[in-house]
Parts: sequence; C-alpha cells; structure tokens
Amino acid sequence: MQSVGYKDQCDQVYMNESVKPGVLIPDNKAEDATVKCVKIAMVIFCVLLVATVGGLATILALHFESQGTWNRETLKFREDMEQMTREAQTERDQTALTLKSINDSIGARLLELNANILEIESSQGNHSTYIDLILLKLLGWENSEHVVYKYFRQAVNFGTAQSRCAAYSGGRLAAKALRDPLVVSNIISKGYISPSHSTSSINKPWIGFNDVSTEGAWIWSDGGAMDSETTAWSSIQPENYGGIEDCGQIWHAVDGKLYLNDIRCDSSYYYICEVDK
Ligand SMILES: [Ca+2]
Ligand SMILES: [Ca+2]
Repeated sequence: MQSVGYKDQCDQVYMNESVKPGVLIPDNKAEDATVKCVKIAMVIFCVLLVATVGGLATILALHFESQGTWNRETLKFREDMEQMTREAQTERDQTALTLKSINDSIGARLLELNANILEIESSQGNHSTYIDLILLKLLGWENSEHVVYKYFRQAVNFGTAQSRCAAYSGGRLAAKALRDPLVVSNIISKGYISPSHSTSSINKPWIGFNDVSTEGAWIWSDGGAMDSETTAWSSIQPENYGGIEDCGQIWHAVDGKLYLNDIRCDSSYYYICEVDK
C-alpha cells in the first residue's frame, strides 16, 4: 500500500518507468523513484536558491546604486548650496561696502552743510535770510568770505548771463568774488579759466564789468573797484575793437592773476554769478 503513496507524489516518474496505476511497485523500483524525487526536489531547491540569491543580489545592487546616486546628488546639492552661500556672502560684503561709502559720503556732506549753516548764521552780511544761501550751497554754489558764487558752463551772451544771475535773489555777474585771492586761486585751479587768450575757447567767462552806458567808463556790478592784486586788463585791452566792445570777460590767467578783455556783448561765453552773504 506504500507504493500508492509514492504514486501520488511521483506520478510522472511512474509514468516514465511504465508503472501502471494500482500495480504494486517492487521495493527497488520504489527506492529509485524516491531518489529521483529527491533529486528533482534538490534541483528545484537549487533553482529556487539561485533565483533567490540572484534576486537578493539584484536588489542589493539596485539599493547600492540608488544609494550612490543619492550620495552624488546630495554632494552636488551641498556644493551648490556652498557656492550660493559664498556668492551671497560676497554680495553682502560688497553691499556693505557700498552702503558704508554712501553713509560716509552723506556724513561728510552733512558735516559740510552744517558748517556752512553755522558760517552763514554767524555772518554779518545784510542778507535777510540764510535759507536762500543754504539752498544755493545745495545747488553747488561755492563759498567765499563775502559771497557765494558759481561757474556756469553754459555759453550765452552777456545780457542773458546778467539775467540768469539776477534770477537768484541778490544775484549778479561776479565782481566782489574776483577781489578774493582764494576765489581767484580756486577758479584757476579748477580750470574754469582758459590758460591762453589766443584760443577761441568759451571758458573765458563773463563777469560783472561793462562800459555799456558810457564808452570807457567801466563799472562793476557791485559798484566796487578793480583790485589790482587779483585782476588787471590784459595787454592793450580794453581796445574797444570795432567800436563795439562793451562787455568784460576773464580772458586768461597768469601767475595766479586774472587778465580781462573787452568784447562784443553778443558773443557767447560761460559766466560766473555771485550772491552776497
Ligand atoms: Ca567799449
Ligand atoms: Ca578787446
């Protein structure tokens, strides 16, 4: 009856051995079938084992590959973040330097403005209010002992220059400023004046000096007189060339002194305005 059990488990083997169902199997045949079953089982087991090991190896390989990719991406991300951090720090440092420069500039400007305000407040001039002077300082007018003045780089005729200066409260073409050695030194050092009367350049500015009313009777816009220490007529001037030269200009500068020329009033030159303090 045991042979029936073997038959149930190894039906294919019986068929290969040409054993008919229900026939009693001899012991040696049963043993052979058992061995074959064991072999088949071992083969199946080996196949399953190989498959399992192969699967595990594949899973592990994928895992490590995935881990490697993750590590590379993590490293790349870290490097990118470090680069961004360095760039942000550089930009922050540059911004800080720029802000410091602006702050220093504003601070210096405020100190200068405060000094100007204190000076104007303490001045004994007849100007009714120092607010106008403060505004002129803010507009770039330069300071001197008795006036504030400005060099205008706009080439216009004498009448226009007069009008533009008069548009400022108390304004006129420069006269008093030209008697201040510091002003003369400043306008020469800044290149406001042509170094030579032989050129045709326009930096030979109009000043408050003319003989329009009476030929040969030169008058200054402030009613003052020429200061020979700072100002003089250039050689052979004024010659009233053509009988129509009635307006004064600074023709050139030599050894820190201004030399003047008379010229047609409809010529175009830069000009210098002044306002009493
Ligand atoms: Ca003249
Ligand atoms: Ca002349």
